[in-house]
Amino acid sequence: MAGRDAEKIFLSLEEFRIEIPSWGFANTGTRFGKFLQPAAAATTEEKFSDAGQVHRVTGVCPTIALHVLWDCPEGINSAKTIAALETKYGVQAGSINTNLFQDQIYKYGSFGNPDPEIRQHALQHTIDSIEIARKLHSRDITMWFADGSNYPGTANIRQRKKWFEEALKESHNRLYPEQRLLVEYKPFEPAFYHTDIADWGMSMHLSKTAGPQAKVLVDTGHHYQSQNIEQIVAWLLSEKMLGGFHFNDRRYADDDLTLGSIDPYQVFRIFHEILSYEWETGARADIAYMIDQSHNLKGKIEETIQTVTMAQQLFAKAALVDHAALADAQTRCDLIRAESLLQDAFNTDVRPQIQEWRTSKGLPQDPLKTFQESGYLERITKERAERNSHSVSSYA
Ligand code: PSV
Ligand code: MN
Repeated sequence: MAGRDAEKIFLSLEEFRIEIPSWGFANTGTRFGKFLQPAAAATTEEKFSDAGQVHRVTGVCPTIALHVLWDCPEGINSAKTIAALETKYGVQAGSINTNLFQDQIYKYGSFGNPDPEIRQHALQHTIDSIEIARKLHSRDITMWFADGSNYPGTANIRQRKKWFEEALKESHNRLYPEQRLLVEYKPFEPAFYHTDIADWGMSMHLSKTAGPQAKVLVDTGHHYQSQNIEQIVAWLLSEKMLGGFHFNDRRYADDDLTLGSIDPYQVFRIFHEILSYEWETGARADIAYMIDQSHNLKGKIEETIQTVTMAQQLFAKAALVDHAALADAQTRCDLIRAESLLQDAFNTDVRPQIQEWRTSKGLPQDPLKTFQESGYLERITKERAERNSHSVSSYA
Protein backbone atom coordinates (compact mmCIF):
# COMPACT_ATOMS: atom_id res chain seq x y z
CA MET A 1 0.00 0.00 0.00
CA ALA A 2 1.26 3.47 -0.89
CA GLY A 3 2.55 5.54 2.04
CA ARG A 4 -0.11 8.18 1.39
CA ASP A 5 -2.91 5.64 1.74
CA ALA A 6 -1.44 4.24 4.94
CA GLU A 7 -1.34 7.79 6.28
CA LYS A 8 -4.98 8.36 5.31
CA ILE A 9 -5.94 5.27 7.27
CA PHE A 10 -3.95 6.41 10.29
CA LEU A 11 -5.52 9.86 10.23
CA SER A 12 -9.01 8.44 9.88
CA LEU A 13 -8.48 6.18 12.90
CA GLU A 14 -7.20 9.09 14.95
CA GLU A 15 -10.53 10.86 14.52
CA PHE A 16 -12.91 7.91 14.71
CA ARG A 17 -14.72 7.28 18.00
CA ILE A 18 -17.93 5.35 18.48
CA GLU A 19 -20.31 5.19 21.45
CA ILE A 20 -21.66 1.94 22.81
CA PRO A 21 -25.17 1.50 24.22
CA SER A 22 -25.63 0.38 27.82
CA TRP A 23 -28.67 -1.66 26.75
CA GLY A 24 -26.56 -3.67 24.31
CA PHE A 25 -25.11 -5.61 27.27
CA ALA A 26 -28.46 -6.54 28.82
CA ASN A 27 -30.76 -9.45 28.05
CA THR A 28 -33.15 -8.70 25.24
CA GLY A 29 -35.39 -10.73 23.01
CA THR A 30 -38.06 -10.58 20.41
CA ARG A 31 -41.78 -10.22 20.98
CA PHE A 32 -41.92 -14.01 21.02
CA GLY A 33 -39.68 -14.42 24.02
CA LYS A 34 -36.27 -14.01 25.52
CA PHE A 35 -33.32 -16.37 25.60
CA LEU A 36 -31.32 -15.40 28.62
CA GLN A 37 -27.54 -15.17 28.49
CA PRO A 38 -25.67 -16.11 31.66
CA ALA A 39 -23.21 -13.21 31.25
CA ALA A 40 -25.75 -10.49 30.45
CA ALA A 41 -25.55 -7.27 32.45
CA ALA A 42 -28.48 -6.34 34.65
CA THR A 43 -27.27 -3.35 36.61
CA THR A 44 -25.86 -0.03 35.44
CA GLU A 45 -22.59 -0.98 37.13
CA GLU A 46 -22.37 -4.21 35.11
CA LYS A 47 -23.07 -2.30 31.91
CA PHE A 48 -20.28 0.17 32.72
CA SER A 49 -17.97 -2.71 33.52
CA ASP A 50 -18.70 -4.44 30.17
CA ALA A 51 -18.37 -1.17 28.26
CA GLY A 52 -15.03 -0.62 30.00
CA GLN A 53 -13.83 -3.93 28.57
CA VAL A 54 -14.81 -2.92 25.03
CA HIS A 55 -12.96 0.37 25.41
CA ARG A 56 -9.93 -1.34 26.96
CA VAL A 57 -9.38 -3.59 23.95
CA THR A 58 -10.44 -1.19 21.16
CA GLY A 59 -9.42 2.20 22.57
CA VAL A 60 -12.13 3.96 20.55
CA CYS A 61 -15.23 3.72 22.75
CA PRO A 62 -14.70 6.23 25.56
CA THR A 63 -18.43 6.84 26.08
CA ILE A 64 -21.49 4.78 26.90
CA ALA A 65 -25.01 5.81 25.91
CA LEU A 66 -27.44 5.72 28.80
CA HIS A 67 -31.20 5.16 28.75
CA VAL A 68 -32.77 7.25 31.51
CA LEU A 69 -35.39 4.81 32.71
CA TRP A 70 -33.06 1.82 32.65
CA ASP A 71 -29.81 3.40 33.86
CA CYS A 72 -30.89 6.34 35.98
CA PRO A 73 -33.64 4.84 38.16
CA GLU A 74 -33.28 7.64 40.70
CA GLY A 75 -33.43 10.36 38.08
CA ILE A 76 -31.11 13.26 38.73
CA ASN A 77 -29.89 11.57 41.92
CA SER A 78 -28.39 8.80 39.79
CA ALA A 79 -25.82 11.25 38.46
CA LYS A 80 -23.57 10.82 41.50
CA THR A 81 -23.58 7.02 41.22
CA ILE A 82 -22.87 7.24 37.49
CA ALA A 83 -19.99 9.65 38.01
CA ALA A 84 -18.44 7.10 40.38
CA LEU A 85 -18.88 4.33 37.77
CA GLU A 86 -17.18 6.52 35.16
CA THR A 87 -14.09 6.74 37.32
CA LYS A 88 -14.15 3.08 38.28
CA TYR A 89 -14.51 1.66 34.76
CA GLY A 90 -12.81 4.30 32.61
CA VAL A 91 -15.74 5.15 30.34
CA GLN A 92 -17.79 8.34 30.46
CA ALA A 93 -21.54 8.77 30.16
CA GLY A 94 -22.37 9.68 26.57
CA SER A 95 -25.72 10.46 25.04
CA ILE A 96 -28.70 10.49 27.36
CA ASN A 97 -31.69 8.68 25.84
CA THR A 98 -35.14 9.68 27.02
CA ASN A 99 -37.69 6.92 27.49
CA LEU A 100 -41.14 8.02 26.38
CA PHE A 101 -42.35 4.63 25.25
CA GLN A 102 -42.32 2.13 28.07
CA ASP A 103 -44.56 3.44 30.84
CA GLN A 104 -48.23 2.45 30.71
CA ILE A 105 -49.30 6.08 30.39
CA TYR A 106 -47.73 6.16 26.92
CA LYS A 107 -50.13 3.55 25.55
CA TYR A 108 -51.59 6.19 23.21
CA GLY A 109 -48.47 8.26 22.81
CA SER A 110 -46.26 10.77 24.61
CA PHE A 111 -45.80 14.15 22.88
CA GLY A 112 -48.64 13.11 20.55
CA ASN A 113 -51.01 11.89 23.25
CA PRO A 114 -54.48 13.52 23.18
CA ASP A 115 -54.29 13.86 26.99
CA PRO A 116 -52.55 17.14 27.92
CA GLU A 117 -51.46 15.73 31.28
CA ILE A 118 -49.59 12.91 29.58
CA ARG A 119 -47.97 15.32 27.14
CA GLN A 120 -46.89 17.39 30.14
CA HIS A 121 -45.55 14.28 31.87
CA ALA A 122 -43.50 13.45 28.76
CA LEU A 123 -42.17 17.00 28.63
CA GLN A 124 -41.17 16.83 32.29
CA HIS A 125 -39.29 13.57 31.63
CA THR A 126 -37.45 15.32 28.80
CA ILE A 127 -36.57 18.27 31.03
CA ASP A 128 -35.34 15.86 33.72
CA SER A 129 -33.23 14.07 31.10
CA ILE A 130 -31.70 17.39 30.04
CA GLU A 131 -30.80 18.07 33.69
CA ILE A 132 -29.27 14.59 34.06
CA ALA A 133 -27.26 15.18 30.89
CA ARG A 134 -26.07 18.51 32.26
CA LYS A 135 -24.94 16.88 35.53
CA LEU A 136 -23.08 14.16 33.62
CA HIS A 137 -21.49 16.61 31.14
CA SER A 138 -23.27 14.82 28.30
CA ARG A 139 -23.81 16.88 25.21
CA ASP A 140 -26.51 14.93 23.39
CA ILE A 141 -30.05 14.18 24.53
CA THR A 142 -31.49 11.64 22.12
CA MET A 143 -35.21 11.17 21.61
CA TRP A 144 -37.05 8.31 19.99
CA PHE A 145 -40.84 8.20 20.03
CA ALA A 146 -43.03 5.14 19.67
CA ASP A 147 -45.98 7.48 19.08
CA GLY A 148 -48.33 6.55 16.28
CA SER A 149 -51.51 4.64 15.60
CA ASN A 150 -52.49 1.21 14.36
CA TYR A 151 -55.66 1.86 12.39
CA PRO A 152 -56.77 4.50 9.89
CA GLY A 153 -58.94 7.21 11.37
CA THR A 154 -57.94 6.60 14.97
CA ALA A 155 -55.54 9.54 15.32
CA ASN A 156 -55.57 13.15 14.19
CA ILE A 157 -52.26 13.22 12.35
CA ARG A 158 -52.08 16.99 11.84
CA GLN A 159 -53.04 17.77 15.42
CA ARG A 160 -50.39 15.38 16.71
CA LYS A 161 -47.79 17.05 14.46
CA LYS A 162 -48.66 20.37 16.17
CA TRP A 163 -48.29 18.82 19.63
CA PHE A 164 -44.90 17.45 18.62
CA GLU A 165 -43.82 20.86 17.33
CA GLU A 166 -44.85 22.49 20.58
CA ALA A 167 -43.28 19.93 22.90
CA LEU A 168 -40.00 19.76 21.01
CA LYS A 169 -39.79 23.54 20.98
CA GLU A 170 -40.35 23.62 24.74
CA SER A 171 -37.74 20.88 25.18
CA HIS A 172 -35.29 22.86 23.07
CA ASN A 173 -35.89 25.94 25.24
CA ARG A 174 -34.66 23.97 28.24
CA LEU A 175 -31.34 22.95 26.63
CA TYR A 176 -28.08 24.37 27.92
CA PRO A 177 -25.94 26.13 25.30
CA GLU A 178 -23.50 23.24 24.89
CA GLN A 179 -26.22 20.62 24.47
CA ARG A 180 -27.97 19.17 21.44
CA LEU A 181 -31.32 17.47 20.99
CA LEU A 182 -31.15 14.56 18.55
CA VAL A 183 -34.49 13.53 17.08
CA GLU A 184 -34.76 9.96 15.82
CA TYR A 185 -37.23 8.69 13.23
CA LYS A 186 -38.59 5.25 12.45
CA PRO A 187 -41.24 4.28 9.89
CA PHE A 188 -43.04 1.58 11.85
CA GLU A 189 -42.97 -0.54 15.02
CA PRO A 190 -44.54 -0.45 17.47
CA ALA A 191 -47.15 1.54 15.52
CA PHE A 192 -48.28 -0.22 12.38
CA TYR A 193 -50.46 2.32 10.63
CA HIS A 194 -48.85 5.70 11.16
CA THR A 195 -45.83 6.79 13.18
CA ASP A 196 -45.65 10.44 14.20
CA ILE A 197 -41.98 10.83 13.27
CA ALA A 198 -41.75 8.33 10.46
CA ASP A 199 -38.88 9.57 8.33
CA TRP A 200 -35.93 11.95 8.06
CA GLY A 201 -38.04 14.72 6.51
CA MET A 202 -40.40 14.77 9.48
CA SER A 203 -37.50 14.62 11.89
CA MET A 204 -35.75 17.46 10.07
CA HIS A 205 -38.89 19.57 10.02
CA LEU A 206 -39.46 19.08 13.74
CA SER A 207 -35.80 19.72 14.55
CA LYS A 208 -35.74 22.93 12.53
CA THR A 209 -38.96 24.07 14.17
CA ALA A 210 -37.59 23.24 17.63
CA GLY A 211 -34.44 25.36 17.28
CA PRO A 212 -30.80 25.45 16.19
CA GLN A 213 -29.55 22.90 18.72
CA ALA A 214 -31.87 20.18 17.43
CA LYS A 215 -30.57 17.80 14.77
CA VAL A 216 -31.61 14.56 13.11
CA LEU A 217 -30.54 11.17 14.43
CA VAL A 218 -30.26 8.46 11.76
CA ASP A 219 -30.71 4.91 13.02
CA THR A 220 -29.61 2.71 10.12
CA GLY A 221 -32.25 0.11 11.00
CA HIS A 222 -35.09 2.62 10.73
CA HIS A 223 -35.74 2.61 7.00
CA TYR A 224 -37.83 0.76 4.50
CA GLN A 225 -36.20 -2.03 2.53
CA SER A 226 -33.68 -0.83 -0.02
CA GLN A 227 -34.03 2.85 0.94
CA ASN A 228 -30.97 4.85 -0.06
CA ILE A 229 -29.65 5.84 3.38
CA GLU A 230 -26.50 7.53 2.10
CA GLN A 231 -28.63 9.90 0.06
CA ILE A 232 -30.52 10.85 3.22
CA VAL A 233 -27.14 11.39 4.90
CA ALA A 234 -25.94 13.55 2.02
CA TRP A 235 -29.07 15.71 2.20
CA LEU A 236 -28.86 16.10 5.95
CA LEU A 237 -25.20 17.09 5.67
CA SER A 238 -26.06 19.60 3.01
CA GLU A 239 -28.75 21.07 5.29
CA LYS A 240 -26.38 20.95 8.30
CA MET A 241 -28.98 18.88 10.08
CA LEU A 242 -27.18 15.58 10.67
CA GLY A 243 -26.61 15.12 14.39
CA GLY A 244 -25.65 11.49 14.75
CA PHE A 245 -26.15 7.83 14.01
CA HIS A 246 -27.47 4.77 15.72
CA PHE A 247 -25.56 2.06 13.87
CA ASN A 248 -26.74 -1.50 13.42
CA ASP A 249 -27.43 -3.77 10.47
CA ARG A 250 -30.65 -5.28 9.25
CA ARG A 251 -32.00 -7.67 6.68
CA TYR A 252 -35.75 -7.22 7.02
CA ALA A 253 -36.88 -4.61 9.54
CA ASP A 254 -35.28 -3.05 12.61
CA ASP A 255 -33.25 -6.21 13.22
CA ASP A 256 -30.50 -4.65 15.39
CA LEU A 257 -27.86 -6.96 13.91
CA THR A 258 -24.11 -6.52 14.17
CA LEU A 259 -22.89 -3.65 11.99
CA GLY A 260 -21.75 -4.77 8.54
CA SER A 261 -22.94 -8.34 9.05
CA ILE A 262 -25.42 -8.05 6.18
CA ASP A 263 -24.36 -5.08 4.07
CA PRO A 264 -20.96 -3.56 4.83
CA TYR A 265 -20.98 -1.62 1.53
CA GLN A 266 -24.00 0.34 2.79
CA VAL A 267 -22.07 1.56 5.83
CA PHE A 268 -19.04 2.31 3.68
CA ARG A 269 -21.22 4.46 1.40
CA ILE A 270 -22.56 6.37 4.41
CA PHE A 271 -19.02 7.07 5.65
CA HIS A 272 -18.03 8.03 2.13
CA GLU A 273 -20.75 10.69 1.96
CA ILE A 274 -19.53 12.14 5.25
CA LEU A 275 -15.84 12.16 4.30
CA SER A 276 -16.61 13.53 0.86
CA TYR A 277 -18.59 16.37 2.51
CA GLU A 278 -15.62 17.07 4.79
CA TRP A 279 -13.21 17.09 1.83
CA GLU A 280 -15.43 19.45 -0.16
CA THR A 281 -16.15 21.88 2.66
CA GLY A 282 -12.87 21.61 4.55
CA ALA A 283 -14.94 21.38 7.74
CA ARG A 284 -15.33 18.50 10.17
CA ALA A 285 -18.90 17.19 10.25
CA ASP A 286 -20.02 17.31 13.87
CA ILE A 287 -21.60 13.88 14.08
CA ALA A 288 -22.06 11.52 17.03
CA TYR A 289 -21.36 7.95 15.96
CA MET A 290 -23.31 5.64 18.24
CA ILE A 291 -24.20 1.97 18.17
CA ASP A 292 -27.76 0.83 18.82
CA GLN A 293 -27.78 -2.94 18.82
CA SER A 294 -29.21 -5.55 21.09
CA HIS A 295 -28.97 -8.87 19.36
CA ASN A 296 -30.23 -11.57 21.64
CA LEU A 297 -28.19 -14.67 20.77
CA LYS A 298 -24.57 -13.68 20.19
CA GLY A 299 -22.33 -12.87 23.14
CA LYS A 300 -23.00 -9.22 23.85
CA ILE A 301 -19.52 -7.93 24.59
CA GLU A 302 -18.04 -9.89 21.68
CA GLU A 303 -20.73 -8.67 19.32
CA THR A 304 -20.07 -5.08 20.36
CA ILE A 305 -16.34 -5.53 19.71
CA GLN A 306 -17.18 -6.99 16.28
CA THR A 307 -19.26 -3.91 15.48
CA VAL A 308 -16.62 -1.47 16.68
CA THR A 309 -13.81 -3.08 14.68
CA MET A 310 -16.06 -3.35 11.61
CA ALA A 311 -16.96 0.34 11.91
CA GLN A 312 -13.27 1.23 12.10
CA GLN A 313 -12.53 -0.82 8.99
CA LEU A 314 -15.35 0.71 6.97
CA PHE A 315 -14.44 4.22 8.06
CA ALA A 316 -10.79 3.63 7.12
CA LYS A 317 -11.80 2.19 3.73
CA ALA A 318 -13.97 5.24 3.06
CA ALA A 319 -10.98 7.45 3.91
CA LEU A 320 -9.10 5.86 1.01
CA VAL A 321 -11.40 7.27 -1.65
CA ASP A 322 -9.50 9.71 -3.83
CA HIS A 323 -11.90 12.64 -3.63
CA ALA A 324 -10.17 14.83 -6.20
CA ALA A 325 -10.11 12.00 -8.75
CA LEU A 326 -13.74 11.19 -7.98
CA ALA A 327 -14.83 14.81 -8.44
CA ASP A 328 -13.01 14.87 -11.77
CA ALA A 329 -14.59 11.59 -12.93
CA GLN A 330 -18.03 12.85 -11.90
CA THR A 331 -17.57 16.09 -13.82
CA ARG A 332 -16.54 14.19 -16.93
CA CYS A 333 -19.35 11.69 -16.44
CA ASP A 334 -16.73 8.97 -16.46
CA LEU A 335 -19.02 6.45 -14.83
CA ILE A 336 -16.70 3.44 -14.82
CA ARG A 337 -13.85 5.36 -13.25
CA ALA A 338 -16.08 7.05 -10.67
CA GLU A 339 -17.64 3.79 -9.58
CA SER A 340 -14.27 2.01 -9.55
CA LEU A 341 -12.80 4.64 -7.22
CA LEU A 342 -15.39 3.68 -4.64
CA GLN A 343 -15.10 -0.04 -5.24
CA ASP A 344 -11.29 -0.02 -5.12
CA ALA A 345 -11.35 1.73 -1.76
CA PHE A 346 -13.99 -0.65 -0.43
CA ASN A 347 -12.05 -3.69 -1.61
CA THR A 348 -8.76 -2.62 -0.03
CA ASP A 349 -7.74 -4.72 2.95
CA VAL A 350 -7.08 -2.10 5.61
CA ARG A 351 -6.63 -4.55 8.47
CA PRO A 352 -2.79 -4.54 8.48
CA GLN A 353 -2.72 -0.73 8.80
CA ILE A 354 -5.36 -0.81 11.52
CA GLN A 355 -3.22 -3.32 13.41
CA GLU A 356 -0.21 -1.05 13.05
CA TRP A 357 -2.24 1.88 14.34
CA ARG A 358 -3.36 -0.18 17.33
CA THR A 359 0.21 -1.16 18.11
CA SER A 360 1.25 2.48 17.92
CA LYS A 361 -1.39 3.24 20.57
CA GLY A 362 -0.40 0.35 22.82
CA LEU A 363 -3.67 -1.42 21.98
CA PRO A 364 -4.02 -5.12 21.21
CA GLN A 365 -3.80 -5.94 17.49
CA ASP A 366 -6.79 -8.25 17.72
CA PRO A 367 -9.29 -6.79 20.23
CA LEU A 368 -11.72 -9.70 20.03
CA LYS A 369 -9.06 -12.33 20.66
CA THR A 370 -7.56 -10.32 23.50
CA PHE A 371 -10.96 -10.01 25.10
CA GLN A 372 -11.71 -13.71 24.65
CA GLU A 373 -8.40 -14.62 26.28
CA SER A 374 -8.74 -12.14 29.12
CA GLY A 375 -10.81 -14.37 31.41
CA TYR A 376 -13.37 -11.56 31.91
CA LEU A 377 -16.18 -13.47 30.22
CA GLU A 378 -15.62 -16.57 32.35
CA ARG A 379 -15.54 -14.45 35.48
CA ILE A 380 -18.79 -12.54 34.81
CA THR A 381 -20.49 -15.70 33.59
CA LYS A 382 -19.79 -17.27 36.97
CA GLU A 383 -20.82 -14.15 38.87
CA ARG A 384 -24.01 -13.45 36.92
CA ALA A 385 -25.23 -16.89 35.77
CA GLU A 386 -27.26 -17.79 38.82
CA ARG A 387 -29.12 -14.47 38.85
CA ASN A 388 -29.62 -14.45 35.07
CA SER A 389 -31.13 -17.92 35.03
CA HIS A 390 -34.29 -16.61 36.66
CA SER A 391 -34.35 -12.87 36.05
CA VAL A 392 -36.28 -12.02 32.94
CA SER A 393 -35.05 -8.47 32.82
CA SER A 394 -35.87 -6.64 29.63
CA TYR A 395 -33.49 -4.10 28.17
CA ALA A 396 -32.89 -2.69 31.62
C1 PSV B 1 -36.02 2.21 18.85
O1 PSV B 1 -36.12 1.14 17.96
C2 PSV B 1 -34.55 2.51 19.15
O2 PSV B 1 -33.80 2.55 17.97
C3 PSV B 1 -34.42 3.82 19.92
O3 PSV B 1 -33.18 4.42 19.68
C4 PSV B 1 -34.47 3.34 21.34
O4 PSV B 1 -33.98 4.28 22.24
C5 PSV B 1 -33.59 2.10 21.23
O5 PSV B 1 -33.99 1.53 19.99
C6 PSV B 1 -33.70 1.12 22.35
O6 PSV B 1 -34.97 0.53 22.38
MN1 MN C 1 -32.06 3.81 17.76
